[in-house]
Amino acid sequence: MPDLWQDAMDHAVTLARKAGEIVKDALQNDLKIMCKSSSVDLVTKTDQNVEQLIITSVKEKFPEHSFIGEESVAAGEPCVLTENPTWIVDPVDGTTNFVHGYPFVAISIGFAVNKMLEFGVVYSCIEDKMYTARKEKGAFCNGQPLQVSDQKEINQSIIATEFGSNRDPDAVDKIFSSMRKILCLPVHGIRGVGSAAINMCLVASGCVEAYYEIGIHCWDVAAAAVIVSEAGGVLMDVEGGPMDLMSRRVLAANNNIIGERIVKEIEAFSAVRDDHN
Ligand code: LIP
Repeated sequence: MPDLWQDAMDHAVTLARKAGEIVKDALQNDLKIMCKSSSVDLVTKTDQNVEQLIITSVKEKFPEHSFIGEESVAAGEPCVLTENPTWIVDPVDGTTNFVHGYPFVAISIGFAVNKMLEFGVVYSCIEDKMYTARKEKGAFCNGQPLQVSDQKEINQSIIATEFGSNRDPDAVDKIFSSMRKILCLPVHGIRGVGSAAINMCLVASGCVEAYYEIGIHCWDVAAAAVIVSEAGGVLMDVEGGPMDLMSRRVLAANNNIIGERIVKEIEAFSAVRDDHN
Protein backbone atom coordinates (compact mmCIF):
# COMPACT_ATOMS: atom_id res chain seq x y z
CA MET A 1 0.00 0.00 0.00
CA PRO A 2 1.45 3.43 -0.87
CA ASP A 3 2.50 5.52 2.11
CA LEU A 4 0.24 8.59 2.08
CA TRP A 5 2.66 10.77 4.00
CA GLN A 6 6.04 9.67 2.65
CA ASP A 7 6.15 12.63 0.28
CA ALA A 8 5.57 15.03 3.19
CA MET A 9 8.26 13.29 5.22
CA ASP A 10 10.79 13.49 2.37
CA HIS A 11 9.99 17.17 2.08
CA ALA A 12 10.49 17.65 5.84
CA VAL A 13 13.97 16.10 5.60
CA THR A 14 14.89 18.42 2.70
CA LEU A 15 13.60 21.44 4.61
CA ALA A 16 15.37 20.46 7.83
CA ARG A 17 18.68 20.17 5.97
CA LYS A 18 18.18 23.51 4.24
CA ALA A 19 17.24 25.14 7.57
CA GLY A 20 20.32 23.59 9.18
CA GLU A 21 22.56 25.29 6.62
CA ILE A 22 20.95 28.65 7.43
CA VAL A 23 21.42 28.08 11.17
CA LYS A 24 25.09 27.10 10.72
CA ASP A 25 25.75 30.13 8.46
CA ALA A 26 24.09 32.43 10.99
CA LEU A 27 26.49 31.22 13.68
CA GLN A 28 29.32 32.91 11.74
CA ASN A 29 27.55 36.28 11.86
CA ASP A 30 26.24 38.65 14.50
CA LEU A 31 22.95 37.31 15.83
CA LYS A 32 20.11 39.70 16.48
CA ILE A 33 18.81 38.43 19.82
CA MET A 34 15.36 39.35 21.15
CA CYS A 35 13.40 38.30 24.25
CA LYS A 36 9.93 36.72 24.23
CA SER A 37 8.08 35.93 27.49
CA SER A 38 11.08 36.89 29.68
CA SER A 39 14.75 37.86 29.54
CA VAL A 40 15.73 34.16 29.41
CA ASP A 41 13.23 33.17 26.69
CA LEU A 42 15.20 34.11 23.60
CA VAL A 43 14.50 34.35 19.90
CA THR A 44 16.65 35.44 16.98
CA LYS A 45 16.00 36.66 13.46
CA THR A 46 17.23 33.21 12.34
CA ASP A 47 14.41 31.44 14.27
CA GLN A 48 11.89 33.66 12.49
CA ASN A 49 13.49 33.38 9.03
CA VAL A 50 13.82 29.60 9.22
CA GLU A 51 10.20 29.21 10.32
CA GLN A 52 9.09 31.48 7.46
CA LEU A 53 11.08 29.41 4.97
CA ILE A 54 9.47 26.20 6.22
CA ILE A 55 5.91 27.62 6.24
CA THR A 56 6.23 29.10 2.77
CA SER A 57 7.55 25.88 1.31
CA VAL A 58 4.95 23.68 3.08
CA LYS A 59 2.09 25.98 1.98
CA GLU A 60 3.29 25.84 -1.61
CA LYS A 61 3.59 22.05 -1.71
CA PHE A 62 0.72 21.10 0.63
CA PRO A 63 -1.73 24.04 0.55
CA GLU A 64 -4.40 22.13 2.54
CA HIS A 65 -2.13 21.36 5.49
CA SER A 66 -2.16 23.25 8.80
CA PHE A 67 0.82 24.57 10.67
CA ILE A 68 1.81 25.11 14.31
CA GLY A 69 5.15 26.87 14.63
CA GLU A 70 6.94 28.30 17.64
CA GLU A 71 7.46 31.74 16.13
CA SER A 72 4.02 31.94 14.48
CA VAL A 73 2.41 31.22 17.86
CA ALA A 74 4.68 33.84 19.49
CA ALA A 75 3.41 36.27 16.84
CA GLY A 76 -0.21 35.55 17.83
CA GLU A 77 -1.24 32.61 15.61
CA PRO A 78 -3.47 30.07 17.39
CA CYS A 79 -1.92 26.86 18.72
CA VAL A 80 -4.68 24.37 18.04
CA LEU A 81 -4.21 20.80 16.91
CA THR A 82 -7.12 19.77 14.67
CA GLU A 83 -7.77 16.57 12.70
CA ASN A 84 -6.24 18.22 9.63
CA PRO A 85 -2.71 17.18 8.57
CA THR A 86 -0.59 19.50 10.71
CA TRP A 87 3.10 20.37 10.66
CA ILE A 88 4.41 21.10 14.16
CA VAL A 89 7.66 22.99 13.82
CA ASP A 90 10.42 24.37 16.00
CA PRO A 91 12.76 26.19 13.60
CA VAL A 92 15.57 26.35 16.19
CA ASP A 93 15.25 24.06 19.20
CA GLY A 94 17.95 25.12 21.60
CA THR A 95 17.83 28.85 20.86
CA THR A 96 19.85 29.66 23.99
CA ASN A 97 22.53 27.22 22.81
CA PHE A 98 22.42 28.82 19.37
CA VAL A 99 22.87 32.31 20.81
CA HIS A 100 25.91 31.15 22.81
CA GLY A 101 27.39 28.86 20.15
CA TYR A 102 26.83 25.83 22.43
CA PRO A 103 26.81 23.10 19.82
CA PHE A 104 23.41 21.43 20.26
CA VAL A 105 20.81 23.06 18.05
CA ALA A 106 18.06 21.27 16.14
CA ILE A 107 15.41 21.87 13.55
CA SER A 108 12.38 19.90 14.68
CA ILE A 109 9.53 18.99 12.31
CA GLY A 110 6.67 16.81 13.53
CA PHE A 111 3.59 15.89 11.52
CA ALA A 112 0.20 14.81 12.85
CA VAL A 113 -3.00 13.62 11.19
CA ASN A 114 -6.24 13.14 13.14
CA LYS A 115 -4.22 14.35 16.15
CA MET A 116 -1.90 11.33 15.87
CA LEU A 117 1.79 11.86 15.16
CA GLU A 118 2.78 10.28 11.83
CA PHE A 119 6.45 11.20 11.42
CA GLY A 120 9.21 13.19 13.04
CA VAL A 121 12.40 14.77 11.71
CA VAL A 122 15.00 16.27 14.06
CA TYR A 123 18.15 17.65 12.47
CA SER A 124 20.92 18.34 14.99
CA CYS A 125 22.63 20.58 12.50
CA ILE A 126 25.98 21.33 14.17
CA GLU A 127 26.57 17.61 14.80
CA ASP A 128 25.14 16.89 11.33
CA LYS A 129 22.83 14.20 12.71
CA MET A 130 19.54 13.71 10.87
CA TYR A 131 17.09 11.78 13.07
CA THR A 132 13.99 10.49 11.30
CA ALA A 133 11.06 8.25 12.18
CA ARG A 134 7.89 7.26 10.38
CA LYS A 135 5.09 5.60 12.37
CA GLU A 136 5.51 1.81 12.33
CA LYS A 137 8.65 2.03 10.17
CA GLY A 138 11.39 2.53 12.75
CA ALA A 139 13.69 5.35 13.79
CA PHE A 140 17.03 6.25 12.22
CA CYS A 141 19.99 8.57 12.62
CA ASN A 142 21.76 9.35 9.34
CA GLY A 143 20.11 6.21 7.98
CA GLN A 144 21.27 3.89 10.81
CA PRO A 145 18.49 2.23 12.88
CA LEU A 146 18.02 3.47 16.44
CA GLN A 147 17.22 1.36 19.48
CA VAL A 148 16.65 2.52 23.06
CA SER A 149 18.77 1.13 25.90
CA ASP A 150 17.61 -2.18 27.44
CA GLN A 151 18.57 -1.03 30.95
CA LYS A 152 15.96 -1.81 33.63
CA GLU A 153 17.94 -0.74 36.69
CA ILE A 154 17.50 2.90 37.62
CA ASN A 155 20.81 2.92 39.47
CA GLN A 156 22.59 2.00 36.22
CA SER A 157 20.90 4.78 34.24
CA ILE A 158 21.60 8.29 32.97
CA ILE A 159 18.63 10.67 33.13
CA ALA A 160 18.38 13.85 31.06
CA THR A 161 16.45 16.94 32.07
CA GLU A 162 16.68 20.73 31.78
CA PHE A 163 16.24 23.75 34.03
CA GLY A 164 14.10 25.34 31.28
CA SER A 165 13.23 29.02 31.13
CA ASN A 166 10.90 29.25 34.15
CA ARG A 167 12.49 31.45 36.84
CA ASP A 168 9.57 31.40 39.27
CA PRO A 169 11.27 30.44 42.58
CA ASP A 170 8.60 27.84 43.50
CA ALA A 171 8.97 26.12 40.15
CA VAL A 172 12.78 26.28 40.39
CA ASP A 173 12.60 24.70 43.88
CA LYS A 174 10.53 21.83 42.49
CA ILE A 175 12.94 21.37 39.56
CA PHE A 176 15.94 21.18 41.91
CA SER A 177 14.13 18.96 44.38
CA SER A 178 13.17 16.46 41.64
CA MET A 179 16.75 16.42 40.35
CA ARG A 180 18.12 15.93 43.86
CA LYS A 181 15.81 12.97 44.48
CA ILE A 182 16.65 11.36 41.15
CA LEU A 183 20.39 11.93 41.58
CA CYS A 184 20.29 10.28 45.02
CA LEU A 185 18.39 7.17 43.91
CA PRO A 186 21.27 7.02 42.88
CA VAL A 187 21.56 7.23 39.10
CA HIS A 188 24.81 7.17 37.13
CA GLY A 189 24.31 10.80 36.17
CA ILE A 190 22.02 13.63 35.14
CA ARG A 191 22.59 15.29 31.77
CA GLY A 192 20.92 17.78 29.47
CA VAL A 193 22.11 19.31 26.20
CA GLY A 194 19.75 22.32 26.17
CA SER A 195 17.42 21.02 23.48
CA ALA A 196 14.37 18.91 24.27
CA ALA A 197 14.40 17.40 20.79
CA ILE A 198 18.05 16.32 21.00
CA ASN A 199 17.63 15.01 24.57
CA MET A 200 14.80 12.81 23.31
CA CYS A 201 16.87 11.64 20.34
CA LEU A 202 19.56 10.61 22.85
CA VAL A 203 16.94 8.45 24.59
CA ALA A 204 16.11 6.96 21.18
CA SER A 205 19.83 6.36 20.56
CA GLY A 206 20.20 4.39 23.80
CA CYS A 207 22.78 6.61 25.52
CA VAL A 208 20.43 8.05 28.13
CA GLU A 209 17.62 6.04 29.67
CA ALA A 210 15.08 8.82 30.17
CA TYR A 211 14.40 12.52 29.71
CA TYR A 212 11.73 14.61 31.41
CA GLU A 213 10.88 18.29 31.50
CA ILE A 214 8.02 20.59 32.49
CA GLY A 215 7.65 23.80 30.48
CA ILE A 216 8.49 22.52 27.00
CA HIS A 217 6.09 23.18 24.12
CA CYS A 218 4.46 20.87 21.57
CA TRP A 219 6.92 22.02 18.87
CA ASP A 220 9.91 21.01 21.06
CA VAL A 221 8.76 17.39 21.41
CA ALA A 222 6.32 16.41 18.61
CA ALA A 223 8.95 15.18 16.14
CA ALA A 224 11.16 13.52 18.73
CA ALA A 225 8.16 11.72 20.28
CA VAL A 226 7.83 9.65 17.09
CA ILE A 227 11.59 9.01 17.08
CA VAL A 228 11.51 7.75 20.71
CA SER A 229 8.54 5.45 20.22
CA GLU A 230 9.84 4.07 16.92
CA ALA A 231 13.17 3.31 18.65
CA GLY A 232 11.21 1.18 21.15
CA GLY A 233 10.83 3.76 23.91
CA VAL A 234 7.79 5.02 25.80
CA LEU A 235 6.24 8.45 26.33
CA MET A 236 4.26 9.47 29.37
CA ASP A 237 3.20 12.40 31.48
CA VAL A 238 5.53 13.36 34.34
CA GLU A 239 2.85 12.08 36.76
CA GLY A 240 2.32 8.87 34.76
CA GLY A 241 -0.44 8.14 32.25
CA PRO A 242 -0.33 9.05 28.60
CA MET A 243 1.67 12.00 27.31
CA ASP A 244 -0.50 14.98 26.36
CA LEU A 245 1.24 16.91 23.56
CA MET A 246 -0.34 20.22 24.59
CA SER A 247 0.30 19.92 28.34
CA ARG A 248 3.88 21.23 28.22
CA ARG A 249 5.09 18.18 30.16
CA VAL A 250 6.98 15.18 28.84
CA LEU A 251 8.73 12.07 30.02
CA ALA A 252 10.43 9.87 27.42
CA ALA A 253 12.02 6.64 28.60
CA ASN A 254 13.59 3.48 27.27
CA ASN A 255 10.89 1.40 29.01
CA ASN A 256 8.00 1.65 31.49
CA ILE A 257 10.12 0.39 34.41
CA ILE A 258 12.54 3.33 34.18
CA GLY A 259 9.80 5.81 33.23
CA GLU A 260 7.55 4.90 36.14
CA ARG A 261 10.48 4.91 38.58
CA ILE A 262 11.29 8.50 37.56
CA VAL A 263 7.62 9.52 37.88
CA LYS A 264 7.79 8.63 41.61
CA GLU A 265 10.55 11.21 42.17
CA ILE A 266 9.30 14.13 40.06
CA GLU A 267 7.67 17.02 41.90
CA ALA A 268 5.21 17.90 39.19
CA PHE A 269 3.70 21.30 38.54
CA SER A 270 1.56 22.68 35.75
CA ALA A 271 2.39 25.12 32.99
CA VAL A 272 -0.14 27.09 30.94
CA ARG A 273 -1.20 24.68 28.20
CA ASP A 274 -0.14 25.30 24.61
CA ASP A 275 -3.76 25.14 23.46
CA HIS A 276 -5.14 27.63 25.98
CA ASN A 277 -6.74 30.56 24.18
C1 LIP B 1 14.02 24.91 24.53
C2 LIP B 1 13.82 23.46 24.92
C3 LIP B 1 14.57 23.13 26.19
C4 LIP B 1 14.07 23.98 27.30
C5 LIP B 1 14.25 25.45 26.95
C6 LIP B 1 13.53 25.77 25.64
P1 LIP B 1 13.61 26.48 22.37
O1 LIP B 1 13.31 25.18 23.34
O2 LIP B 1 14.24 22.62 23.93
O3 LIP B 1 14.37 21.78 26.54
O4 LIP B 1 14.75 23.68 28.49
O5 LIP B 1 13.72 26.25 27.96
O6 LIP B 1 12.13 25.63 25.77
O7 LIP B 1 12.96 27.65 23.05
O8 LIP B 1 15.08 26.63 22.27
O9 LIP B 1 12.93 26.11 21.11
